[in-house]
Amino acid sequence: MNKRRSFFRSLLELGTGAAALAQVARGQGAPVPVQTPDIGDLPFTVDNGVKVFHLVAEPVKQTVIPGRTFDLWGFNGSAPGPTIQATEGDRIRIIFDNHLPEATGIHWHGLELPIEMDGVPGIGQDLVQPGGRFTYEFPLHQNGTFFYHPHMAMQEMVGMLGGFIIHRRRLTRRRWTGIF
Ligand SMILES: [Cu+2]
Repeated sequence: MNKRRSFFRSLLELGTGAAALAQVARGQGAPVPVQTPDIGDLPFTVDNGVKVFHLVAEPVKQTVIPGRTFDLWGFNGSAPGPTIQATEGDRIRIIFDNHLPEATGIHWHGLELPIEMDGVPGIGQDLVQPGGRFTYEFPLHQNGTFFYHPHMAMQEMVGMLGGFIIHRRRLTRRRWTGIF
């Protein structure tokens, strides 16, 4: 892109972001948009008020810098995996398929949820075997920046993690304790 145009576009984006933040600071309710460069959001459908995501653990090839492509393990074709975005108060269902050659499970880092949904094999659930499926479902009552990963050390080390953004549902001046 033309440098000058790119500069003005950046200025425009900065302006839009600042306006959104100012709106949040005033407690006017617009959620702060979150973008994860080069990593898409995990799409969802809605079933009876429940946001339904489909997460697939699988080997991926990821180009980290031009000319450097790594064999990693990730989710839905990328490592890190796609970002999950939802809103405080949502109920979510994550249909999880294991397309890896070894067993795994998904832990929702920092989320307060029933132990059987916490994704720690041997404590809250059985391992999800290769070719297996497990359906996680829980309500979100927190907001903030979280992430998901298997509770299997070597799997995390080869790329298995993804962001989990829970947007604040209702913004008030009193509760806002952010960067201002
Ligand atoms: Cu964790």
